[in-house]
Amino acid sequence: MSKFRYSVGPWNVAEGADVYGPATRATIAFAKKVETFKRLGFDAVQFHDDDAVPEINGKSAAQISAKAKEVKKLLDNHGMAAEFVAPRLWMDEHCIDGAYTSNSAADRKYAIDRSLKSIDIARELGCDKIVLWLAREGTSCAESKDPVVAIKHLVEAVNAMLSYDKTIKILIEPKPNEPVDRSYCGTIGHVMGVSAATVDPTRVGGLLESAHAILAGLDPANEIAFGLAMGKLWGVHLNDQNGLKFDQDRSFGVENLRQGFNQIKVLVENDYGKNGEYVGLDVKAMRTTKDSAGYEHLSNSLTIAKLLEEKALKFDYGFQKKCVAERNYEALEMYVVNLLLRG
Ligand code: 3MF
Ligand code: MG
Repeated sequence: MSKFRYSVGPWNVAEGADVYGPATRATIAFAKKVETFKRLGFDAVQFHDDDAVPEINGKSAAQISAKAKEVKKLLDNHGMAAEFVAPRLWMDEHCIDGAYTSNSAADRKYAIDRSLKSIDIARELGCDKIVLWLAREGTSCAESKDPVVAIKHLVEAVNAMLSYDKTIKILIEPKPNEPVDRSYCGTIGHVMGVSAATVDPTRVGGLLESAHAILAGLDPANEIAFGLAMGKLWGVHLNDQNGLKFDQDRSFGVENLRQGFNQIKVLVENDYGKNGEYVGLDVKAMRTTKDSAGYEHLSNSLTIAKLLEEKALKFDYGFQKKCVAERNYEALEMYVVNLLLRG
């Protein structure tokens, strides 16, 4: 029995299109996804704003609220919660050159207004978390933005959200690159810096995604640990990544089992989830996957996470202490490999 509650987004069951080729699987309706998530053992759904309320730009506040209420009912019917809402700014025509950090004041205003709508949607869905994946906040042409001014604009945007709703929590999901070459907020340390600069640092924390940490050349378990040490790790996106390539969103643990183990271990050791946090999976099916196996990356990731949790609970801290006292890290490392391979 896992001590964690798990969450997933509708985008994690996708059609398999990539930048070089079209979809390979059929589209599945949102309601069907929610039903299947529940059956697989998930407790909550993660949302982009337009997963909950499609075509937000053309809708009035009343229309947004009515649509969000419908979605809340659907969640309730399946016994599922909403974990967070994330404004999907990177898809909009106003945010071609960034959202909060765009050079255009009108586009920055659009980004903030839309983020406030995401807060309205989150409230209707019964959740108090907004996730900011800062997809286009950075540059591909280094000289095109003043980075100091842009980073200050980012802080101002977060402040606008904090002032709009006095109890909303903002979780920044750092990523060093992709789609932009150079992002302004690449690691959990950057997130803590932004948090400290806002009007209410107690309401600005982080969501750490394994693949994003790996793309930054960092160890995801250590990034998780950093957020935990600051008391500001309010979400995770567990997945995996085969080195410094495009963002792969592989199933959790399939590329680097020991690294996966250490992420679960640090979460278990620090009683992650005690304040209602979920363990989110941000995994993508391989493009080659057939329709019939369109959820297997999710069930596999859940199984792997739970097996690694069992391993973490078996970890022999007495032996670890002895190895540390003797500075025998070869023995400690072999112990971990044996734990993973032999049980
Ligand atoms: C991109 C991501 C995103 C975010 C999601 C929530 C599509 O690398 O990880 O997944 O997690 O948009 O903000
Ligand atoms: Mg993610």
